Amino acid sequence: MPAATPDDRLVLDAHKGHESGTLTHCPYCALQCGMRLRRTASGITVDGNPAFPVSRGALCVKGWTSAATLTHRDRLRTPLVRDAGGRLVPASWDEALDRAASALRMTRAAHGPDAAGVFGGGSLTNEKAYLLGKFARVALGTSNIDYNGRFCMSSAAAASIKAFGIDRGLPFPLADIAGAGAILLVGSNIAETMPPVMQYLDRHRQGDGALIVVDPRRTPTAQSATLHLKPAPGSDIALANGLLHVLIRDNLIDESYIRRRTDGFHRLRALVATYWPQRVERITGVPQADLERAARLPAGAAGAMVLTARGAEQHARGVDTSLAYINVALALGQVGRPCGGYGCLTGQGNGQGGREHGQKADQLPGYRRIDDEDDRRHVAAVWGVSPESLPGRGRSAYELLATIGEEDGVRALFLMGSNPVISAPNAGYIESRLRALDALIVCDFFVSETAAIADVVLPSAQWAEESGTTTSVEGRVLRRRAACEPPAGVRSDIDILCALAARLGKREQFAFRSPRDVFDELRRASAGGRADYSGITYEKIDAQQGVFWPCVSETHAGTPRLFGDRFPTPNGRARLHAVRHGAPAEDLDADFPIYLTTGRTLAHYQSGTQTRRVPELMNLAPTP
Ligand SMILES: Nc1nc2c(c(=O)[nH]1)N[C@H]1C(S)=C(S)[C@@H](COP(=O)(O)OP(=O)(O)OC[C@H]3O[C@@H](n4cnc5c(=O)[nH]c(N)nc54)[C@H](O)[C@@H]3O)O[C@H]1N2
Ligand SMILES: Nc1nc2c(c(=O)[nH]1)N[C@H]1C(S)=C(S)[C@@H](COP(=O)(O)OP(=O)(O)OC[C@H]3O[C@@H](n4cnc5c(=O)[nH]c(N)nc54)[C@H](O)[C@@H]3O)O[C@H]1N2
Ligand code: SF4
Ligand SMILES: [Mo]
Repeated sequence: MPAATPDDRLVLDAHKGHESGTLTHCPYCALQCGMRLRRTASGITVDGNPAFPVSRGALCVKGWTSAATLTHRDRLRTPLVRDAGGRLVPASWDEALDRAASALRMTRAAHGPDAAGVFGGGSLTNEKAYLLGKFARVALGTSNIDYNGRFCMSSAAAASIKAFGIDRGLPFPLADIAGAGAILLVGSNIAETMPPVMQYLDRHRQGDGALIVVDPRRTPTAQSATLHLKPAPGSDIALANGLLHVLIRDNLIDESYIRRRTDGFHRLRALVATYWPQRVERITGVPQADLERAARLPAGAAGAMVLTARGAEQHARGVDTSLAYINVALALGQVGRPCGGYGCLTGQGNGQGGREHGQKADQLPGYRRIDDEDDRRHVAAVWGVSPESLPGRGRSAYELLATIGEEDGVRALFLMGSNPVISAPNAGYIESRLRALDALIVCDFFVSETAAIADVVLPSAQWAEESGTTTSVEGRVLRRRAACEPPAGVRSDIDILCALAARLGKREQFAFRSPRDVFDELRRASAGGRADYSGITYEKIDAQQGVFWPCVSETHAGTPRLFGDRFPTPNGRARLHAVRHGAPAEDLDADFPIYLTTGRTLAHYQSGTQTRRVPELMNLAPTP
């Protein structure tokens, strides 16, 4: 299959020759900054794309230097298989694919379909994430597929579904930030994790907007804030409940909105009555006067926004923490208003789309549920299989990996787009589980720490070498376009999945000629689901600079803002949740005397497989 067809390239100013280039998006984070790639004698050059309305030409240092990974000398250019002596050695594609397919087939024959597992990631395009889910259910028949987003923003996704009935990280366009009167930014260091967003925060401040940052560390983001609250790590629930206590006490909530649009306020009010400021100060360390000031800033504002990121979400009680902040946005009457509301700042390049189209253990494409009869029927019909043949719900990421080697655990794992030897919680233990597999098959561009312990490594094409779609932090579906061919010996992930499925006897269900073919099937599979992509076409994405889902027909423009007049819950109302503060799951003791918290560095991305190979980035930050 060719990695890119001519219509996947958008050539600008063709008559000027030197001006021509390919418009695409960054390989790294969920901001998906717009880029223009040009081929030169020395390789690909990267420019920001000023016409892309979100990043408006800006890129961070990772984006500027991203082309370095394409031609890097460590780049895998041939499959590798483990030989009898235990070494990874080069192999032909046929040999490597045969090895992978036979390992998966033998595991299934000996131990049942659930013994073959699949692990994906939020960096995969929608097309790949969708196909990976179909591969698990149709080619392998396993219930055990999950992905690295569980280690990322999953708790906020679960909280959004509980409160609003749907999970789209930002239910409004990012540009709303500039128009908000006040922003409560919780556990996010956006100045380093999505630097081009700072232009919106700068405009917000120029318009007299107030920025309240909640972070135990004095980060560059916190330094730019109107008010910085520094709670002890893990004390956010008490802080959010304390804010709500002051809002209610001082009559700063929107009672009419609460009555018309929410359920659960009475229980919540009774609970937060016990979070008086002195008590909150004792738990969080945030001075009472700061808490009261923080409550007054959004209360006076026309639009008030509450945004959370990993500092709030990555806790044993991350769902409750997200719910506590959602309560604040709802009580202020802001959810569904322009320039206000609640949002979760998703992290990975396709962290949003990657959680919608079936690479989760409990999910089918379009954010459908695998345990819902109607959902199963719909997707089975699109796939041309019987609903009964679809497996049920499998194990979620950590459980899937941690039970490897147990009686009913996974014994052969196919992994695409993650590096869990570095990034999984309890990583040392997870590495020992991966080593206990009968077979580990990894698709990557480089020999990541996880690929290094695999039995078969398949070299994949990179972002600039293939086309497809991603769904950004704001729920906007975008196109990645190929600017060059992959190196000889490298194949696209879609090609790899189709070749393996054919070897597993499912050639017919995996007869895709291009990413566009896959996307068209994804559209049909998602039609009528929560994340409905049925009306999104590649042409519409080009014409509109992206399309916000849901987009339910070809004549529908998409949905930049959700929740305007109702919530997609059974009664149309949002739900408030009374959540209490509790002690951390593991507290300090003599053996573990210090807190370690999350915190990324500007120059590096995730487990570092890509950015730790870029010389400029290594110069900026040589060690973690
Ligand atoms: N440079 C860079 N950018 C990235 C990435 C990268 O690896 N590098 N990865 C992308 C991905 S996948 C993600 S998920 C995002 C993450 O983006 P962010 O969530 O912005 O990044 P983090 O640095 O993980 O965490 C944010 C902040 O949470 C604070 N924090 C720690 N504990 C607590 C707590 O208990 N309460 C509160 N309120 N705050 C706390 C930390 O001090 C830290 O400053 O970044 C994306 N962008
Ligand atoms: N200690 C610690 N652990 C963490 C975090 C933390 O802050 N600290 N953050 C957590 C968070 S928020 C996240 S999102 C996870 C991320 O953790 P990981 O899942 O490990 O994320 P990456 O490092 O991006 O790994 C992706 C791997 O797949 C490869 N890859 C990228 N794109 C593709 C593709 O399109 N196809 C194929 N075949 N391969 C691809 C990359 O080269 C890389 O080796 O880590 C989590 N774990
Ligand atoms: S902010 Fe994110 S999307 Fe933009 S250039 Fe940097 S890594 Fe790429
Ligand atoms: Mo993440």
